[in-house]
Amino acid sequence: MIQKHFGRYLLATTLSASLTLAIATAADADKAPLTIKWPMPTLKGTPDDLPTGPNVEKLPEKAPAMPAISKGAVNVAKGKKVNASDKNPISGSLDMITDGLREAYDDQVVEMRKGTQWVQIDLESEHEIQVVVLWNDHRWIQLYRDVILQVADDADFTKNVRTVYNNDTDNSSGLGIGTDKEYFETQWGRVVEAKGVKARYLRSYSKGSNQSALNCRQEIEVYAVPAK
Ligand SMILES: [Ca+2]
Ligand SMILES: [Ca+2]
Repeated sequence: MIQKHFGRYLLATTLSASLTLAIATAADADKAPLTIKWPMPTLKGTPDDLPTGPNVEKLPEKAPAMPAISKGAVNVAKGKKVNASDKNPISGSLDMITDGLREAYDDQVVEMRKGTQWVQIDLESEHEIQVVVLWNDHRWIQLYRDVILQVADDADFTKNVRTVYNNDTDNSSGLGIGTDKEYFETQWGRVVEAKGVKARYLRSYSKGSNQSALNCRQEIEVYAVPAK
């Protein structure tokens, strides 16, 4: 009797394991690594005195390994409306954050004032956000400070605010202590896995760099599918 029950249990477990495997394989089949046409590297070269620190990533020598995204996921931020804490940038215009251009040229940079500043994208409806790719300013190889990415359900960021990336380890921008790394701006920007977080609004913060107090921004790409 015990033997018989055990046999059934074994069969059920095996079936369940096969089913799980089948589902996982089906999900993987619908995914493929994100491919990005990277901008050209800056022609200004690498400074000799790159800052170091326990929370600073090494300067990368090659493009990052790319996460897999759903086959239907596209850059839903492209051409979407941008808002910002600094409504009148020193140079450039806010629409340049989602215009698809992010080469290391002066005319592809929006320059905002010093202090903690944010830019925000309205995706116009709720999306399942898989990967965000962010270029602050890769005209120079520099460390941007307080790089924080948040999503929310409302434009004022009061409803269901979730943090997707935060490297503000001393909480100088006041949004909480970050545990993510500081990284050098390069042609490869920063690839952030958002793990399918659902939201309509995305906000990206910065607080100058090791080279400039100003906040210069180039592009934010949001690879997502409409939320179910
Ligand atoms: Ca741009
Ligand atoms: Ca900080």
